[in-house]
Amino acid sequence: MENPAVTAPAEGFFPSFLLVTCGTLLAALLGAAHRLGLFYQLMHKVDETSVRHGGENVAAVLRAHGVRFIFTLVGGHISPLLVACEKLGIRVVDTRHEVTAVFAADAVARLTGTVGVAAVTAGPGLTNTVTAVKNAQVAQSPVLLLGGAASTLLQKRGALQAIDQMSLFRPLCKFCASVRRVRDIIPTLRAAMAAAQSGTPGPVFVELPVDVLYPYYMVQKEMVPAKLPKGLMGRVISWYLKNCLANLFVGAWEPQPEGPLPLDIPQASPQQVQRCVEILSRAKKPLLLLGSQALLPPVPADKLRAAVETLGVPCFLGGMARGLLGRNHPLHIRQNRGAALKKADVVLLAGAVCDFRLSYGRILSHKSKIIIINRNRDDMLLNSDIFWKPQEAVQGDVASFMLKLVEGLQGQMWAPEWAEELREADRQKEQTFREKAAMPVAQHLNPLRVLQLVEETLPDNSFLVVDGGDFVATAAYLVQPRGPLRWLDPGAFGTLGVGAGFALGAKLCQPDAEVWCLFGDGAFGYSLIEFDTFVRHKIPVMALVGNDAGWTQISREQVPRLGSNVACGLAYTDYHKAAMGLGAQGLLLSRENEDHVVKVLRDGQQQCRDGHPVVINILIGRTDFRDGSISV
Ligand SMILES: Cc1ncc(C[n+]2csc(CCOP(=O)(O)OP(=O)(O)O)c2C)c(N)n1
Ligand SMILES: [Mg+2]
Repeated sequence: MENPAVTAPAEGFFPSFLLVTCGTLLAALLGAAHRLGLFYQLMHKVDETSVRHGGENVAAVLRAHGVRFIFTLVGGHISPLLVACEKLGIRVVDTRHEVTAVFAADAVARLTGTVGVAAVTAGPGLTNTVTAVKNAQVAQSPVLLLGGAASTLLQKRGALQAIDQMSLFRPLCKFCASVRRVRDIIPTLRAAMAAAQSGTPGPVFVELPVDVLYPYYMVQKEMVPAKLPKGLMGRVISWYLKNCLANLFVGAWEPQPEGPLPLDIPQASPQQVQRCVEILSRAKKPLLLLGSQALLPPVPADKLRAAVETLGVPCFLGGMARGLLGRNHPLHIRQNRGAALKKADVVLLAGAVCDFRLSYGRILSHKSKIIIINRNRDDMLLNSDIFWKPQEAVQGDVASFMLKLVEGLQGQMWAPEWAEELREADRQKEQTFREKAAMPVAQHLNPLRVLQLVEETLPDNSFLVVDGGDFVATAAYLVQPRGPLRWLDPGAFGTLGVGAGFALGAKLCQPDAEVWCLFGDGAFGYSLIEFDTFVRHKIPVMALVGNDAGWTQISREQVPRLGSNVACGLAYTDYHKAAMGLGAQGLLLSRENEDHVVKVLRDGQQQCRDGHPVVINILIGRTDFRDGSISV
């Protein structure tokens, strides 16, 4: 007798097994077809006759985002996009080192409030940018780095200069993408541009393999070899390669929106602003510390400046906020920050971060009420509850918050004695600087005296770029930027070598302004070759090299602590002559022309106005001005 209990499951099992197997197979086939782009190819066209190339799509997006300059060091991988940029009127500026290209893009980003763009070739071209990309990340600068790459099919197959570039840049960039089809260039770049400027700004990386940048007929020649293996295998390979080619180019030239996507910028809530208004309205000795983030768009610098003036709270300016109030503004306190912070009852950290610059928060008094505002939550709370505690921590755009705060305070004023007390301390400190500047030094020129004269000579339309150790740190005390966004330093990464790139970006953005670069002689070594770039591109900037024949900021500590000057010594090299060899103008300042410092500076200015890049080699001696300041 048949046992239904045994036969029934067997009858039901096979059909459902078959169903599941067929379903899985179908799903796998559909998935594979999707991956191979077969469905997309049903609906869209490959234009095999077109001579257009993906570089044109790159350039179109850049132009639609208002990009005016692209910095590069050329390589075959990226030639199409450079040529396309040139055709669309985007100025292509080629430097002598990829790191300079990215530093220049960083400067453009900071000065224009948009994205700075650099393009470099695959492999070593990209690895050469790493320091500048990291610097931009630490400085929260929106830079778009475009990198060439081996063709999509040859990646991981031993192609020239092919490395895993994505893994290299993922930790450095807030957005990384590798474009795999020509039609993806435009949306990927739009997303990258938006990511760079949204939230906490920072660098983004888009990898563009050669086959998405070159025209169809050239890629076809490389991708589908004339001779293929015979037989079934040959036919399969041939079909696969032809399909890859079709998928690369299908829909490539269909019109797509190229312009900017909306940005996502965090804003303080009205309740948070109100709580800060209440804290501040009860303050007797409020103090404002403005950091780089305060200068980010969307609020223009002039509007922020007006808000800070209306607020009427004495303030210290750091990073990109330096110069916000111009020269000698009564609210701008420059010296004795630690002492001022100890006395203040309310401290507003607007874009200032409790990292090493504020002694990790230890510089703040436990008695002060601290309000901190920052776009980035981690930065905002850095070292909090260890060395300091915020009364109010507000995640949002700094300048927008400042505007609302000032509105909420409705013209409240503070007793003038507090600001006057701080100004008096400033005057006393600056008197000691003057005394030190008048002291003789054992040999060459007193750097303080030179920098005082720089301060007196510097024109109102100038931009200052600083790159070096002690010489430029001294300048930070003595030389005042003339307006907002007119002081460019590397930021918290403390990178030597930013000078030429920053100067290049600054002068291109502001061709009518004078760009004065203050260099240590050590730091200048990184930038010297870029005087070739300045000459070729007719970019007249002026370098002032504080030449003390050494890496003094390091040797100043290394010698007394460790008893050796090893690796810290340089020579009084003729940097002015080296620059002349590159086609720039060179001037020398030494004891010989001690009484003519201002005249030499003015000669340099004149030569710049005549269109020449200039290097003034300034031989300087030792002072004790920076004794006690540490560099680790
Ligand atoms: C890329 C890089 N390398 C090394 C350092 C370490 N460092 C900081 S200051 C300094 C000395 C700078 O010498 P120079 O530019 O001549 O300025 P000086 O202190 O002599 O005025 C060095 C080597 C650094 N900050 N960045
Ligand atoms: Mg030096």
